[in-house]
Amino acid sequence: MEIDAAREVSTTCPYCGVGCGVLAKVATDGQVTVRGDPDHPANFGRLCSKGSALAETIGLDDRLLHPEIHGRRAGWDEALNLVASTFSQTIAEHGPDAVAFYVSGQLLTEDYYLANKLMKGFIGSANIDTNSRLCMASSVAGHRRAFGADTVPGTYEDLELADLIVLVGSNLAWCHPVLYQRIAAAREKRPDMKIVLVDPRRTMTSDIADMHLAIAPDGDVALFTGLLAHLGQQNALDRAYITTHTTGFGQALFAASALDLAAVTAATGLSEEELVRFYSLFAATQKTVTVYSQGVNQSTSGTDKVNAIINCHLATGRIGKPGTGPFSVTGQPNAMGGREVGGLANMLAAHMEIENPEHRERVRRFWKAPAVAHKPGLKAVDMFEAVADGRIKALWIMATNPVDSMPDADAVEAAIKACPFVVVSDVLAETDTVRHAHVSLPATAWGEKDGTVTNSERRISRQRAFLAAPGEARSDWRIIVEVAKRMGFDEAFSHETPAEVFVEHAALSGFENDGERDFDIGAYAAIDVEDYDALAPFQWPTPRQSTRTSTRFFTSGNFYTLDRKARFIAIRAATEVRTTADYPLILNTGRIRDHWHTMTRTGKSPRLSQHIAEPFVEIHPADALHHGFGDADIVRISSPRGEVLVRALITPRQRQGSVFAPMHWTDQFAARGRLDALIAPLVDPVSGQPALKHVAVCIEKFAARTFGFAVMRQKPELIDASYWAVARCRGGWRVELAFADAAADWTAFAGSLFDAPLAEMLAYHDRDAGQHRIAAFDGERLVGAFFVAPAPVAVSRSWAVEQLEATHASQRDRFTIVAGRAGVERPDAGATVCSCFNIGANQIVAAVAAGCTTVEAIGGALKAGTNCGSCRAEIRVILGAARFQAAE
Ligand SMILES: Nc1nc2c(c(=O)[nH]1)N[C@H]1C(S)=C(S)[C@@H](COP(=O)(O)OP(=O)(O)OC[C@H]3O[C@@H](n4cnc5c(=O)[nH]c(N)nc54)[C@H](O)[C@@H]3O)O[C@H]1N2
Ligand SMILES: Nc1nc2c(c(=O)[nH]1)N[C@H]1C(S)=C(S)[C@@H](COP(=O)(O)OP(=O)(O)OC[C@H]3O[C@@H](n4cnc5c(=O)[nH]c(N)nc54)[C@H](O)[C@@H]3O)O[C@H]1N2
Ligand code: SF4
Ligand SMILES: [Mo]
Repeated sequence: MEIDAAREVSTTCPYCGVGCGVLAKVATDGQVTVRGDPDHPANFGRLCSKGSALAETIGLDDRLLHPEIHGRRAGWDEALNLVASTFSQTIAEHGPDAVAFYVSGQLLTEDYYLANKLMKGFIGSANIDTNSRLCMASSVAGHRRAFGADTVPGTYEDLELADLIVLVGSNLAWCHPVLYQRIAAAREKRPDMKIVLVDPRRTMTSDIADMHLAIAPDGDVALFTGLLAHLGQQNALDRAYITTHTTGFGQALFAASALDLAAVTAATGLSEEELVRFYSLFAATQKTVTVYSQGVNQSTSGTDKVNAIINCHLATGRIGKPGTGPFSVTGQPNAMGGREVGGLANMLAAHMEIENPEHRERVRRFWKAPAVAHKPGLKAVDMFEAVADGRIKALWIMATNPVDSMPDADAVEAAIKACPFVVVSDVLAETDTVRHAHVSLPATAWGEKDGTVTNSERRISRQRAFLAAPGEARSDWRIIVEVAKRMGFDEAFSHETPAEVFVEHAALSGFENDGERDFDIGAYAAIDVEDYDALAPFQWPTPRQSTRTSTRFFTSGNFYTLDRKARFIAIRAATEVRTTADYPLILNTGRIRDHWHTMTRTGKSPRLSQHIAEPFVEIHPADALHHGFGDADIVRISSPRGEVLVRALITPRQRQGSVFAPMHWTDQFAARGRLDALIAPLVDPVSGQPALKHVAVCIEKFAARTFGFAVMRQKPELIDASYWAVARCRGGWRVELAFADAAADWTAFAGSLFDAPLAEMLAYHDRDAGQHRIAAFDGERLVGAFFVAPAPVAVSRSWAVEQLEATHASQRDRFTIVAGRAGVERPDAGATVCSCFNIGANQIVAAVAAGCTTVEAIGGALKAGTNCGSCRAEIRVILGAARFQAAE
């Protein structure tokens, strides 16, 4: 395809914290195409499956396009006046702590800066917290304990320079795919590079690992304190570094020595042999990077896990040097930007501290603020508790979906429903949160908004608009400015462009800084609109008169503590048993490759919705047997808080005693898939981050008497089934169903699903066998097809989906849809592996059987894995399984 470079806009991907550069183009017919930006230093042209499918997510069909008050359309003025007056009145009557903002790492820095400024400087409360509390809070707290500031020391290049990469609680292959690809490419060049994965599950990331440590849930503190003790015993320490640049080593080593190897074995579930192999490798490899993510952060011991890891790096001096360092990778596109502006309830702005009177005074002077909040505000879990018990009376939620993503989600939903005044700024008209808003404000989405984001390696990049704002949608920063003005803060919120906001943020970072604070982008404090528009990606720190060339921190110590030394933290491993006789399994939760959070964007893409089209739970075969169900059964997972219905996926990749389910399904996509309804609001005592990966549950088979599968052109409105899950597909929608009852008028049911009263209906019923097939046609086009069976329906999903776009000219053609052998003559492609080219697992297995022995050969034969490359790990697993079978 010819790309008209003149019309390509360079922007950044709105998904993960890798922060890839994207070139987007709108053709004259309005068609949008995207490709990786070859010049962007995060991805050098690569994109993963989600980035590659961005063009499929910009449709306007489910967008919120004008403000609404109590569900009726309203003008902007009316809506903004109502928000401002209700907030002002609530503050006047009940004080500033009676209001709160709950915001998001998916806001741009400019939006985030203003939201924080309004709450902390002008409303005078620190009740602004963010979904980063669920994501990065333990890393922030760990950094601050060890370094005196929330500093990520390293850069992506360190991953390529390392001789050993330890991945802890990170499914990089699916969650940071382009970083994973960079590591895979580096390893291809230097095959001696070693990779260790620490994760209770054998995830796709294990594909690249030389060693997979299937650790017991929350065994990480024991693993890394054990490592520190080992480094001490083996004299594998950097004594000079410890003396010159750190304090507290003695106490940390003493605390670490509380567990001997046998105790570490018990706490981690790993064998002594595995531990010694890992410990020896770590001890022997100077160039080591430890990458960690939610398996570390989302835990009641999250902050201790972070510091246990950092301790090992400090003890060996492996920080601030090329190819070394602890590396917390950020999840959301602007998780790092949110930290820069101080968006967490316990931070101030520009990495200043709310508890520090000097910092507060400095920020007050800079903002010319009446009152800067003088104490930390409520952290997310506490905030929603305060909403529930009436302390918070007005709440503004921006760019996050807490009814699905907060722990104890049913209680959070009840709190939001009971709150006297709820404002939601979102891009969609209907989400599980938006539906409870008194005022919904339409925000511009990716492709329509302008601003900056910061990725995991502190690189600030522009997001640029290439589409006009649809309907009456406005940028989040402008909405905040308009509300602030109406609350009487005109002067401090007089910004006319995002460039003005960015410049103010940059100026604050450099204000009275002198190297005392890590976050300094003072060099950008005086740029103009043209400079901002042309801004190339850059990595902080960039102080005003900077001569520094390294973007790595701590190259020669110089931490942000008072004595400029890093602090070891003395940590004792504690194990907590959460399972009980009634709830004997540990539920671990997380992500899948092709969906993003609550599916508000990836759920729009047919390509991305095909990889995994249903909520599921992964469980070890022995556990499934013990609990009495088989593969593809519908199961009920329950905890004392709630329950969900999902499909069982039985796999030995799962540790016995633990199960895994993805966080993505919501009431918009499934009958009962809101996983966070199961999760108790337990938090880390230091960071306040919820433990989203360690929940005691029980699982039982849901007694489904009938199963169904349907494809249809229109999304069904109401589905009267115990279990259903809808997913977008090419040409329409697909639905998986299960029913508690055996018999019904299936033709009438199909009619209600398709909602096409004038369609021609064809049906096949085998009542004895409980098999029914019903199809509806509008002339030559299939409106919908519905398949019913007493066991999980065996029809080929890809064949059925293809029928939506096929022409069924003759009556005979139309009959094949309901004929007994529908689709059988065509082999089922199997579960989608490559979403770019829609290649299924069975096709890859067939190509392997036909002689393909490498990922490249599969690519040659089927194209699978040759575009974004996100599925190469899965292809490798299929190849590995084939080799294993051949060897048997
Ligand atoms: N495809 C996709 N990519 C995403 C996202 C998405 O929604 N979809 N979201 C983005 C965001 S916001 C984030 S925060 C990141 C998250 O990225 P990751 O943290 O990599 O993803 P998760 O799947 O949440 O969890 C990672 C792993 O932690 C493991 N784990 C669970 N408990 C423990 C434990 O006790 N110890 C250890 N060592 N490991 C454990 C889980 O088995 C899981 O494989 O992904 C980002 N990228
Ligand atoms: N069980 C479990 N729960 C989890 C996690 C887990 O691992 N397990 N992970 C946690 C983590 S790490 C995270 S980051 C959270 C994520 O959880 P959420 O933040 O709730 O997830 P999203 O689905 O990304 O929600 C973003 C919302 O913002 C809207 N939106 C998108 N762009 C814009 C915009 O430009 N402006 C505005 N105003 N709105 C916009 C979208 O339509 C959507 O409603 O989930 C947390 N919850
Ligand atoms: S790795 Fe994928 S999701 Fe993450 S920023 Fe890059 S293209 Fe986007
Ligand atoms: Mo996250």
